Amino acid sequence: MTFDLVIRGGTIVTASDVTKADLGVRNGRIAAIAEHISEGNMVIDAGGRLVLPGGIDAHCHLDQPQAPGLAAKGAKMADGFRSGSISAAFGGTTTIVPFCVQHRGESLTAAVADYHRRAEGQSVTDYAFHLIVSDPTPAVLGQELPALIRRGHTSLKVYMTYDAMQLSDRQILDVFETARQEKAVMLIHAENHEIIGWLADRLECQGRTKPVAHATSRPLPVEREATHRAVTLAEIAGVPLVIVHVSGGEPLEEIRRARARGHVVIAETCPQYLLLTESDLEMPGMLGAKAMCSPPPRDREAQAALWRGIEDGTIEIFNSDHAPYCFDTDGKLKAGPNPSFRAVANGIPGLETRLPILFSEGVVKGRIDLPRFVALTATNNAKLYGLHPRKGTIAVGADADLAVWNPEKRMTITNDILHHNVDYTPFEGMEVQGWPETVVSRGQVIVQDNKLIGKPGRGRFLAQDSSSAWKTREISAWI
Ligand code: DUC
Ligand code: ZN
Ligand code: ZN
Repeated sequence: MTFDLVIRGGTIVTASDVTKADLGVRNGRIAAIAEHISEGNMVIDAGGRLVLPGGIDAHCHLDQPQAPGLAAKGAKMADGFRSGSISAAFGGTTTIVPFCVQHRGESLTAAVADYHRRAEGQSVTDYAFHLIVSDPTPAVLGQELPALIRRGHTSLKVYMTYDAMQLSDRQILDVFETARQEKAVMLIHAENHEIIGWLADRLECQGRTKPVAHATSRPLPVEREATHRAVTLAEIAGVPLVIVHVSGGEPLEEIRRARARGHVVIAETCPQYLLLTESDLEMPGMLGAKAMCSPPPRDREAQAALWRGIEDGTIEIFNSDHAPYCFDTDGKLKAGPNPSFRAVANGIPGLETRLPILFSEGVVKGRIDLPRFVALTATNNAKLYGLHPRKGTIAVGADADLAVWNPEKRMTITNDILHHNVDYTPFEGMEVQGWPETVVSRGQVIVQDNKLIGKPGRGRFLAQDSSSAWKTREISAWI
């Protein structure tokens, strides 16, 4: 029987192996991996190319209704599911997992229904949702969450900072307890809210309102303390915990200590923490706002500590934290041309540049090998968020989500080559080596030679299975 698509002559990379083989696709799935496959209705010549599982970006923000405190008042996200998924696809990513946010006073079930409407008919890639719990009422904890988790939303996020979303330690324990009962995996944004508020007030009183004060108000100990508290809460409640966007060595040490105690803690980092530093927030005028994210970028020492964490396996997932605010008046500077750092929307774009940056800085520079690149950008996310083995690997039966990757191609990142709706990239001018040429989702070519082939709306919602974090070992609670 002939195949719908054959990818011939490439080097197939998975999280464990690098093999020269042909790949046959039938009905959207990988149907054969063999030395030679001759019959195909469509054939892609992958000679001299790598064939990678399509990337999974499991930390991105798209069309997120504004929560006061996360964004400047009125700042709007520039990317929804359409432009966000298109940008992801051009960068070799075939699955996205953005956040559905519950605002205080709102039902989580209603927020999920609303977010499905925002995604409907828009995405060119497949997608799932993490759920942000901002108002853990008895109804949310007792009825809504268990029902939503059973419908495939098996990853939940809580915040320790941001006025509109921050939960107390007690509320976090409440959410963790439901997660334990229903076997959901928890993600946490770990920064100490009280310290940030205290430092920010003092900086404003001193007239220090430029973007760099954002970094001064959120120094590394703010993240270290919150990380320690977050893993402690998770230990008490007996849940695995994902610490998102780890920015330096001190929080990483907290994570190592918790893992050494036998606890399941998963660390994520993002391109901005490997490439940017606080000095990027010191650019003239308000330009530093382009590098404003939370936690903020740190220094060279923090970058080196993160690379050590990637190399020794402490950091297991690599995502963009794409938060698409334009620099112009609808975005970061919505509060006016010269606003205080506190009124600037936090976050930077990165869906499209995530894979090229890690490939270039990690694989090409010899810091990580090809299987580890695939593990960090696809396979570990798929396992952690209940999408494996459908997604995140190249195996018979898996969805044919693939990036045919040119490992030699040199590119200079400039905003005009990217496909997001954001008016800047913080990586402007950066030289990278390695770029996707053909991107395939469920057997359909969605990007080829820098052209969009897939139709927005073809992407499907993915119900998540339970996380691998629950399967690794029995996790005990204190109660
Ligand atoms: N930090 C967050 O916590 N979320 C979105 C963007 C950011 O910088
Ligand atoms: Zn965050
Ligand atoms: Zn985020």
